[in-house]
Amino acid sequence: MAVAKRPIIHPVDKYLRTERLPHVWCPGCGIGITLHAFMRAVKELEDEGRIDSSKILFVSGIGCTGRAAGYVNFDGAHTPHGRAIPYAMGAKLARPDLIPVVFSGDGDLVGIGGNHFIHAARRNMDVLVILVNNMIYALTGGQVAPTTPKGTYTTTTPFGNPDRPINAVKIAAAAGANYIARWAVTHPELLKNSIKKALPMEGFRLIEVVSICPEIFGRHIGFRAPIELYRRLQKVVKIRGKISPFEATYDWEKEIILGEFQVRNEPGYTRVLMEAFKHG
Ligand SMILES: Cc1ncc(C[n+]2csc(CCOP(=O)(O)OP(=O)(O)O)c2C)c(N)n1
Repeated sequence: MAVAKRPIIHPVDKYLRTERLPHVWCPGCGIGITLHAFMRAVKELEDEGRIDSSKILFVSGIGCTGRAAGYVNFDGAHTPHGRAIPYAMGAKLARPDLIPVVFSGDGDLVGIGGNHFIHAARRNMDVLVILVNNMIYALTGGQVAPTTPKGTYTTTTPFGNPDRPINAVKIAAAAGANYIARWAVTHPELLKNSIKKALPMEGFRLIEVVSICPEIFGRHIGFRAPIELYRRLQKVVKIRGKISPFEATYDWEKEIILGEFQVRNEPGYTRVLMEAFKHG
């Protein structure tokens, strides 16, 4: 007897524009793990009645990571390079009921968009920033990024990167963000839990996700298979509880500290402005 075929439906399919699949990301890329963690967090929050996903505004800049905005089934925008944060800020100020999420790469957010990152954190702007840090400009073929480890070969640093990498966690802390965490694609469950905690909060929330780009970063440093880069990342990351964000080392050769470094409940920028208008 013929058995009727039922379409396979993944639990987070409703958050994806499945008609756009397959995606452009390379085998072994960490963006999918990160995006999946985000969608699982949204699903759990929605199932618990703690969030209305129709209010999510999903904003990306340019890059491999930036392509995520085109695959998710939320309202959103794929903005010019480096401008995802100001776009999200503008939308939130115009529509305070929205829940802005910026999902973008390290080059986009702390390279070309670095100034927006600092000032949005300084204002404690109501946005969750998921910074997918693959340590390279991947989409454009492997140029040095502000997060690239010192000494690394890239197409623009053929003799090794002379620069010290940026530590986004410390910058967000110095600027005054409400929530700051760093995870890695080696720990998707902890990442999901962190997103679940930070998404309903107000103010500026940074979740940096140390990711892997086997096709470009991995090849640059001599790894032939994605799993080799994944294992290398597994070796260097260490989870530390209850430490200051200023102790959250980011060093590819020694250790990359993961954890939740700051949880505060300062009023977000939208609330501060509303209060000011009330008395103005
Ligand atoms: C104004 C501008 N400058 C440069 C570029 C070229 N460009 C596209 S993506 C990119 C780097 C993206 O790197 P990252 O944000 O780390 O994302 P990834 O591709 O690694 O996910 C650059 C320089 C551009 N599109 N626009």
